[in-house]
Amino acid sequence: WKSLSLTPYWSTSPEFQKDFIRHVETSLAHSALLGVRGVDIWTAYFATSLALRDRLILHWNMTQQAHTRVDRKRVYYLSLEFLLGRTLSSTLTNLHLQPLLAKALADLGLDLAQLGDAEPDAALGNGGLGRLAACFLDSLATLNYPAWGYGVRYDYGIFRQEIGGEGEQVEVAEGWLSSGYPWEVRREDVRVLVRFGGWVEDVGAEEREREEMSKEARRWVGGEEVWAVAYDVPIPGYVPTEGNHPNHTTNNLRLWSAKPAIEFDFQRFNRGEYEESVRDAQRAGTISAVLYPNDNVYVGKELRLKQQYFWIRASLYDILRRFRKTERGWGELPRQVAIQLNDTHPTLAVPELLRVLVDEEGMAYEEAWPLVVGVFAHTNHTVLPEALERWEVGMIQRLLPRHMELIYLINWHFLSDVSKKFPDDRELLGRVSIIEEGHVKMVRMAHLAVVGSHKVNGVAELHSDLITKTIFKDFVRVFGRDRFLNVTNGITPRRWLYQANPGLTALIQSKIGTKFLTDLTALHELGQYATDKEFGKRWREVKYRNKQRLAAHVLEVSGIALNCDALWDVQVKRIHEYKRQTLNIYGVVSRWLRLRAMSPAEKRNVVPRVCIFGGKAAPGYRMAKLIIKFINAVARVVNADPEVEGLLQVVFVPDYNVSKAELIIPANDISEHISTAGTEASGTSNMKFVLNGGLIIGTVDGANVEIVREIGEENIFLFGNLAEDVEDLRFAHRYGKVRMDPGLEVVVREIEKGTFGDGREFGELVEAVRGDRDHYLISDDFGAYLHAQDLVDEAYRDQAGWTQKCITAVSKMGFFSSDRSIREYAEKIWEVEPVDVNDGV
Ligand code: 26Q
Repeated sequence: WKSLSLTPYWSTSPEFQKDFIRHVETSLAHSALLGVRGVDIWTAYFATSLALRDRLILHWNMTQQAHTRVDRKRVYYLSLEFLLGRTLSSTLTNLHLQPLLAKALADLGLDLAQLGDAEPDAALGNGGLGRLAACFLDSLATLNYPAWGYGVRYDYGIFRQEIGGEGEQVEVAEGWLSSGYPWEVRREDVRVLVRFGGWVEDVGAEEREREEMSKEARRWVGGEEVWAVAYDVPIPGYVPTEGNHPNHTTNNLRLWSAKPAIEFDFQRFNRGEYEESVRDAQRAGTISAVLYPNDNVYVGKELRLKQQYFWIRASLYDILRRFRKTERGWGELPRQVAIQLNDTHPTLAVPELLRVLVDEEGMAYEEAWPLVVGVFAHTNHTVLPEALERWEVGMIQRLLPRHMELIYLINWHFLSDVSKKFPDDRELLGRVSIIEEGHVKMVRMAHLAVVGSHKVNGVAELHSDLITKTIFKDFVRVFGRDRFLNVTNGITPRRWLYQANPGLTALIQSKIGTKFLTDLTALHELGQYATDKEFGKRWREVKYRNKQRLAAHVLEVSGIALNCDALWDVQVKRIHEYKRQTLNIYGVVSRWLRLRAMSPAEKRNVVPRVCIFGGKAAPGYRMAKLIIKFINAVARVVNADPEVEGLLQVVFVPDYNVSKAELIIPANDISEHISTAGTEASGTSNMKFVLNGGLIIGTVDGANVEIVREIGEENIFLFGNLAEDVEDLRFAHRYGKVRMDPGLEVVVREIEKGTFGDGREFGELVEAVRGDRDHYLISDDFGAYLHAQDLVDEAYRDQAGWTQKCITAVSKMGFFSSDRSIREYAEKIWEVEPVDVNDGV
């Protein structure tokens, strides 16, 4: 028997069409007797995707076979969020099938681009952290690392955002699975029982002896059980066009869905208690029902904790089952398995692995603990205090009684070590303890993650440095500097250049070929064209067409016709006070007031501007929702003002998500990354915007610092106070020593006058920039921000000069590929090596 995957597959149109029609007729039960011209877009999209999935599954099988055969160390990326976006176009990209399928479908009277637009985003995440996980999956497969992602298959991902009549955010449930999802494979046979509640029992002396269990072993019983059922999404790597030895690595993203362990209570049903008989079954399903829509803020809800354990239990069980099959001794676990904890959300994996080793495998604590630490590594994505995960001890005790015991045990061992090392520092123990003592005792998940991991990384240099000086300062003393490192984030150029920006890709390709898709540093060859007049002209034409593409969308959803000759200024990201969309919109109001005060002659000298906003607010975050409403209020006034017609437009693009990002980012001239210094861990859209031929206006924060180092100071507009000054400034605010920036005062007065609607409604916004309430230092940075914006206008006046900056910047963005990030993780943290999947055959 020879694997099907070795047979040639779709080298001609008819070969693909045959599979396509088969899926239309059989999988989807549509008649194609009269040809497929009549099938609806959705059916055509679905059949195309199923045909592609068939192929991916063959590559997937071959890959898994090879990984099993070579039996080398595997990486597991545990993340509660994977913001995959659409998969049809990325699959076509990575497999180079776009031209073949476009033609094959066109011959059937179907438009591939139109089919692609029918696909809903897989939006199983909030923002940066979730999209980072998706870029990492793409790079892991492209670089041929044997890697799996593990997550939750939420029935409802992030909500869809609509804008109501008052300019307010309206959340709509997005049932992305309701019409079926063609990219997943349900694995009926892969399921894990997950326990909640119950109690802990001693293991009898007799059994302890017989099973050779250590003195620490205990048994967790009782409570309720839920099934975790696996759904697999194949993740194909990008296959380089060069070389005659294509490596079709197709890794796996395994998502868990909750199913009741007891389907139905017949006894209750027979007693006539119909509703009660199905209630428990329904409750089980709620565990994977919905993604928590909070970004960078912690909520201590019990269901969230259940989601975390549900996913951790199933994933670890699955990982250990795979390890057991190799028949190696447990001592080899860290040599065969690396598990990355994406933020603190998967930290329960630490006590869970310990529980399995001690309670089920009979190991002593001293033997098990080094294995745990050897397996795990942890990524921190934030220093914001409101985002640090802390769970009530009582809640963990109730839901996971054995884990709570083990957390205490881990803490006891840890604190004993600390007090041996620092016998005279009593306060240190309280500061580093995993348990926070107080009125309500809490478990500090970040501390547990650091104690349970051999490496801890931040996501940009500034951020990684900051965490060793703030939240993890004491841990550097305890564990040494070596446990901490930086791995700067990156983005996949396959999605964020090739797919999102075909125009720019073609232009770049015409000069330097396609090597940059697998080695982004190859972009440096573009540098020589920075001053090439003809190249610059074509560069601007591409930008113009990308603006037209976005303008068409904005016209459709908002009825606003944008000026494509203006400078397009974009800020799209989750709405958060620390990201300071307010700084931007107050700047817009200031610009509007200045324009209105100009004479016609002065106006003729103005660089026209289009200000684009977008982003979701967490449904429970009042201030963030108010910011959206205010941006829309300003937009309404400005866009209707004849005095600034053609010179200033403001638009809020609803429902910012991955596929909107692919549309918006290529159209930017400048993008705003203006968080209060020291608050944005990295940012990743900053990288996407520059890679797509725009410049940045930004603060000295997150990855902006490394971007300026790479592309040069003359190609970026940095402004504002530095991270090291923030503490002193806040102190000064508290003691009433600062007066509001005069430019900001003018803006505030205009808002209070009621120019943008009820002055009282927006009063809360204004209050947040007064004196000691100005926690994010809007007032302190306002003058510098306006000045930087003036420099932007000045630079844009010189179109050739501007283009030169953009081309130079793109040519120096090679560092920010997620391929580079992943290689760093592989070498410095995981110690894994790529596998040639052809070895499995
Ligand atoms: C925690 C507990 C309960 C409910 C929700 C959460 C939660 C969910 C999501 C906490 C945080 C997040 C997301 C954080 C996030 O996206 N952080 C961003 O990560 C990016 C990738 O590293 C960085 O570029 C951004 O700077 C950082 O803000």
